[in-house]
Amino acid sequence: MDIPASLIHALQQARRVAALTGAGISAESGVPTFREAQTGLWARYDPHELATPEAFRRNPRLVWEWYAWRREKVARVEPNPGHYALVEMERRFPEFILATQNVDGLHRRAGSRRVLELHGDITRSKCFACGRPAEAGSQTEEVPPRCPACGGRLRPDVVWFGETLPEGTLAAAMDAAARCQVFLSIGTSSLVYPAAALPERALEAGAVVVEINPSETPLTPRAAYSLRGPAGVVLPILLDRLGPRPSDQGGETGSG
Ligand code: BJW
Ligand code: ZN
Repeated sequence: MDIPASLIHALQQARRVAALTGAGISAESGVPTFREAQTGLWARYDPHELATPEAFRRNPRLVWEWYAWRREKVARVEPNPGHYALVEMERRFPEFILATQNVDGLHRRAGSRRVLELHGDITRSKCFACGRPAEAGSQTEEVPPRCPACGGRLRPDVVWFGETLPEGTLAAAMDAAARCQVFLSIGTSSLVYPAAALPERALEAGAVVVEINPSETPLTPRAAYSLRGPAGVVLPILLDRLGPRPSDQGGETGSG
């Protein structure tokens, strides 16, 4: 894979790097994406029937069971080299923030520590009525189970269409986008807002925006670099081309 020397140089000089990931980074782990024509979830299931508060009100059991099925799938897969390359980037760059639209928890399972989960976490549940997080073991037999505090129905702790993103999490991601020198947009169709506004914010602030995706997206014409390929292949190559971490060369006294 051909990676421009100017991009390698920009990354070698960078202290503040931000990354945004989408479903594409988990595709190589076996988690389906959403919008791909043949294999995406929305090719087989209607998002309006499954990923909105209205859908849950209409048919809570259907929505709960669909998420239970996806939760089981996610529990059986493992992080891939793309996830691990981002763990290494967190160690390498003094300020590295990873914002993800994914709800599969694979970044945390790979070992990334500073992860902003913009769309929630499919393994957690919360009450549809009062919003309290559901504690493990507190669930009733009913489907969906009931909230022990108020009797409302439990729902997956993810962000559906028309719902707001966790406020502090989105603000932290916007802040990182505005401050970074290099912004990596990885495996996302760049269609869903406000997440898709993050690279736009980075562009306004003058960052070098890099897209890593086998296909074009609305971001492509504005990205300084488009690396066409699967994240699990491209990210490890990119990392390799950067060479050893500055602190591994003995030139700096890294404080951990
Ligand atoms: C690979 C690869 C490999 C394949 N390597 N790459 C402004 C303009 C227009 C609309 C709006 C707007 N602002 C808000 C909206 C409405 C809406 C929205 O954006 N709609 C658009 C779709 C038109 N946004 C919202 O509703 C958001 N809320 C909001 O704005 O609240 C404010 C508000 C509230 C109330 C009133 C008014 C305002 C919430 C959005 C929540 C999205 N939720 C979902 C479901 C989460 C739970 C679940 O998992 O079920 O999040 S939808 C789904 O899309 C999921 C994803 O996180 C999200 C993004 O998808 P992603 O990750 O990009 O996946 P794909 O499949 O689209 O793309 C995969 C990519 O990977 C492709 O490009 C492939 O090529 C690539 N790829 N293999 C690298 N190996
Ligand atoms: Zn409740």
